Parts: sequence; structure tokens; C-alpha cells
Amino acid sequence: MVFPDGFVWGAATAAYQIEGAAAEDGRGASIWDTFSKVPGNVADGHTGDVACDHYHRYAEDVRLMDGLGLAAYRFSVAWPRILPTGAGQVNAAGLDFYDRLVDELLAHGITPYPTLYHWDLPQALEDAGGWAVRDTAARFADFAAVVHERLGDRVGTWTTLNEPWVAAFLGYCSGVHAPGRRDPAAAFRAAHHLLLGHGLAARALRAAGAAEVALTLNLAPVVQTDDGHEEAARVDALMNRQFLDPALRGRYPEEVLEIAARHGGLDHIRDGDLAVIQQPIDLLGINYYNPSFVSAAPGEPANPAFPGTEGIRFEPPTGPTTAMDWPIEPSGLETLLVRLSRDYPEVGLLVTENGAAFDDHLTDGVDGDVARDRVHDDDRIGYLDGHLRAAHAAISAGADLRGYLVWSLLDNFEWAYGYHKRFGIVYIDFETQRRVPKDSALWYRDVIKRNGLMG
Ligand code: NCW
Repeated sequence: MVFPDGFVWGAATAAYQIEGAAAEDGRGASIWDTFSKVPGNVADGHTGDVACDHYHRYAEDVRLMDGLGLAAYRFSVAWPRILPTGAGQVNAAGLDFYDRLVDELLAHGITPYPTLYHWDLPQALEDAGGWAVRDTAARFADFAAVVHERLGDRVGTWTTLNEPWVAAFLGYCSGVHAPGRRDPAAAFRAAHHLLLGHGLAARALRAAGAAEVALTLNLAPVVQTDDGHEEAARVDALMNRQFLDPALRGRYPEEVLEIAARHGGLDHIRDGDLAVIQQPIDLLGINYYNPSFVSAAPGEPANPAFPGTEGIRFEPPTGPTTAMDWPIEPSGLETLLVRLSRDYPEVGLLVTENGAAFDDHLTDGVDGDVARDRVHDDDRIGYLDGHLRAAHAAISAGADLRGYLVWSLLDNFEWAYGYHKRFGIVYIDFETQRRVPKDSALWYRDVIKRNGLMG
């Protein structure tokens, strides 16, 4: 099963999840520094203070990527390293780090794919209202321009946001992510200002000469398990179309307007905003993990992350799951890619994240005469294999899928779960910072080498 020529194979990470060095070289505080230090917010009080120490070990990590044959590496730029208070004075030492990283990647023939926002808002901006206020969108565009000015000569593809649904609704509505607010009205405002920030940043990047601009969304087919369809349509509007339609069609779904109107109103949406949000983009980044299953359930309260879902039951998984308890359903990726290429044919598609957490363990092994620890993660290989087959099927059905990036290169700080959930294809021993490529990494290296799967 061979993929098209030039198909981009890679892996992804995010700044707060891997970098550590939280107080070094002038980095300011982010909302995740603050949030993770409040007891009860993150499992066992874990924080990103050290994480994978990638800030100091980036060269070793790039060598690892090279060894696996990666063509692309998606990372995020920590806003508080560049602008410690979110705006104003630029911290040159912060830019220097990404400069070194990009040079190191290019020296190994790996294309850098930076994402400008993967959830680490400068705390100073949260103190001024965070994404719930309009000004944050303008500050984000300024930040994008600063980073482009430094890296634009070597970076072609710029992604503005990672998963704005998660930033808005887990951050401002259910409160399980930073900044930990539980205010549905603030979440709808945050979603709009994230989108506005995307549009303003996309415009600034384009004006500065960026070759390609992308937006990454967490997307999932919503499957209704009873005879109805209205409940699935409502959840689909909230999770998927709330972001797809403004960015690619310049309008909000009716269901979202109706629900947001009941949760704080629509005053934050000003004339002209949707035209700014609907900037032409080259690539839509897709983070796919699993479908959502829902059914009608009169009397059911709204899901804490989905205002307006009264009377809808989010079904627990019935089949196999990952360590996150997320269902394993590769066909959902094919369904999603085919739908996106049908509904939004003008934009290229890139899987910017797909992967799975499992309970991995180091085992003693030998390679010839040399002791070599291994991680036998056949379950992850099965997950990735199934999803790559689904991606291939979508391409055969006509989807314009340009590449696939595994989440994640390294085990890392999995947000509210701390270091307990391991998504990496490379194992991290967090005591010693030793990196051990798992069996899935070696398998992925072979997939990349043959540009496809056996059989
Ligand atoms: S938590 C999450 N993730 C994981 C994270 O490590 C990464 O930074 C994210 O981009 C793995 O990939 C993303 N996504 C949140 C998905 C929550 C979906 C909740 C749906 C409720 C029905």
C-alpha cells in the first residue's frame, strides 16, 4: 500500500509538553504554568517545568528524528518565550532557541512546521481577560509577525492555532485545561477571538511573505447511535463546524449562533469579523483520534464542555480503547477526510496529529551483544497501521491528503493527565531523560522508508 510521491511523513510535539526550561532565558509565565501549580488541576501535581528537557536536548532529539527518517517535524512556539508578557518587549533569547532548532532541523533535511499557538497563553494576557477579550486576537497577530520576521527565511508552512475548540471549551467552559474557567459565555467569546486571531495572524503572515498558511482543528465524525440525527448535528456544529465554517466559509452554523445567543449573547461578533476569519488558507491540519458517539436522552444535562447539549448523551466507548479511554476507530479518519474534501474541496489536507496513549513499559533486551532496552508497543503499531490504511483509503477516494504527522514524537506532559499518559513513539524515562525509540518508532521508520505499508 504505497502513498503518493512527496507524501509528507513526520511527527509532532508542542512547546509546553516537551520543552521544560520554564524559567530560563527570560521566558514569561504561561497559563499552563499557573494552572498546573494549583493542586488538583493536574494528576499528581505534575507540571511542564522540566518535561522532556527538549529545550536543552533539542539537538539529540533532532538526531533521533533523522534516524527515523522523518521528513517533517511539527512543533509549537511558546509565546511567553518570545513575548514574556504577551506583548511589547521581544525576548531575543526566546527567538534564538527556535532559530537554533530550525537550523538543526534543516541541517538534517527535516522540514520545520511551526504552530504558533498550542495553548500556552502568556499569563499576563489571561490576567487582562485572556481569549475571552478581543484584544488577545490582535496580540496574537503581533506575535505571529515577530516569529515570522525571525524564521520566515527558513520556514514555509505556518500553522496559526492548534485545536481552538480545546483551548476555548476545555479552557473556559469545562475548566479541565488552563486557565480553568467554567463560564460558557466566556468559552464562546474565546472561540470567536481565537478564530479572529487566526484570521489576523494569517493575514499578517501572508503580508510578510509566508508561503503556506494552515489552521489545525481537532475534528471528529459524530455518530448518532439511535434513529435520530439532530443530536449528532448539534454536537457536530459545536465541535467541528463552529471552526470549519467561519474559517472556510465565513459564517457560523445556525446551531452555534442559537446556543451562543443563549449563553451570553453575540455582541462580541462584530461586522467584518467573519471576513477577517475567512482568510484563504493552504492547508487544513486535522487532529483525529476518535469519533464521538451520541444519542437522544431527554432530561440529560449538558456536557460540561458542550453548552447547549441538554438532552444529549455522550456514549461511553463499547469497543477497544486507548489508555485515554478513547475509542479506537480508524474508519472515522477515512469518513472525516472524505467529508472534508467534499465539503471544503479548495483546501489541502494534512493530518497534523494522530496517535495513541498506551501503558508502555521498558523491557530489557539485547541487540547482538549489546544490552538495549525496548518498548514493545504492538497496540500502538496496530493503531497507527489502521489509521494509515484509513488515510490511504481516503486518498483513493479522492481526498487531497498531503501528509501524516504522528502524535507524538516523544512521551510528554499530557496536560491534565501529567506524565501518566504516554503518546510517544519514543519512550522518555523522565527520571534520567533517556530516550528509547519504541517498537512503533522502528516500525514507522520502515513505513517512511517504503512510503507505505506492507500488504
Ligand atoms: S488532549 C488532546 N490532545 C492530546 C494532546 O497531547 C495534544 O496536545 C492535543 O493536540 C493529543 O492530541 C491533542 N486533545 C483534546 C481532545 C479532547 C476531545 C474531547 C472530546 C469530548 C467529547
